[in-house]
Amino acid sequence: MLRLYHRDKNVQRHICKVLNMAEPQHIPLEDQRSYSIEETVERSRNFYHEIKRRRTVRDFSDRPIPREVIENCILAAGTAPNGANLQPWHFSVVKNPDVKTAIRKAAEQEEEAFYNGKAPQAWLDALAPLGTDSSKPFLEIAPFLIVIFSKSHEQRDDGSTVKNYYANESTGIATGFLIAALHDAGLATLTHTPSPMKFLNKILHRPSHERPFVLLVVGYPTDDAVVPAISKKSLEEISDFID
Ligand code: IYR
Repeated sequence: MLRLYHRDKNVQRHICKVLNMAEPQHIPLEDQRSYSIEETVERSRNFYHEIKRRRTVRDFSDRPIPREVIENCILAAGTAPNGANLQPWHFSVVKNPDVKTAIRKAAEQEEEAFYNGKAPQAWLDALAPLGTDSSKPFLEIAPFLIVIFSKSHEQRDDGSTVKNYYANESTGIATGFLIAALHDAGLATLTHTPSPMKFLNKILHRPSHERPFVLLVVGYPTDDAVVPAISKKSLEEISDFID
């Protein structure tokens, strides 16, 4: 069988030539850290205890955040593993109050339809412990909204398109990185998904082939913020080990 990637540089060069492929360039892996067993265990435990502090917040203050914090967190998100390294995402960052107002109006319109008829009763029952409703004041209060778009393909200026692979999975992973990075910086987030979200393309001037993936509300919680009293599944419930 013909291997597409080969350790032997000459064989690799030959394969690429025959298949008319770009030659992959490899460099030594230098940035990977290595810890002692004890440190590895401790770090994994510490990370779990840190990330489990993250709570989805709906009571946001208007306390400002330096733009660089958002930029660094988006750069962190952009390092996420993704299909063929095509990086099929776009992050639209909204600070402008008028744009936030437009987003709030459109989102609340969708949510009103959702809560007053569109959503099946079972869905409303599942949401009941969260205490959510169609009112979304945080969309105007929080200092930043980040709308993450997933790109099924790239659109070239000449009108031709190039397909992206695993666009939604990749964007989901990048969103996870972004949320973790924002949490690490001491910020609170809310993953908001008014459905449908197509209005975001119009307001944010994004092309129609970009799919709004999630609207992330970013800021500091108010001093008296409350969160629902909910718990997470146990390790046994979410995993099994095949030894
Ligand atoms: N988009 C609505 C409903 C909602 C849906 C799910 I799934 C949630 O986890 C939370 C809310 C809203 O934002 O209120």
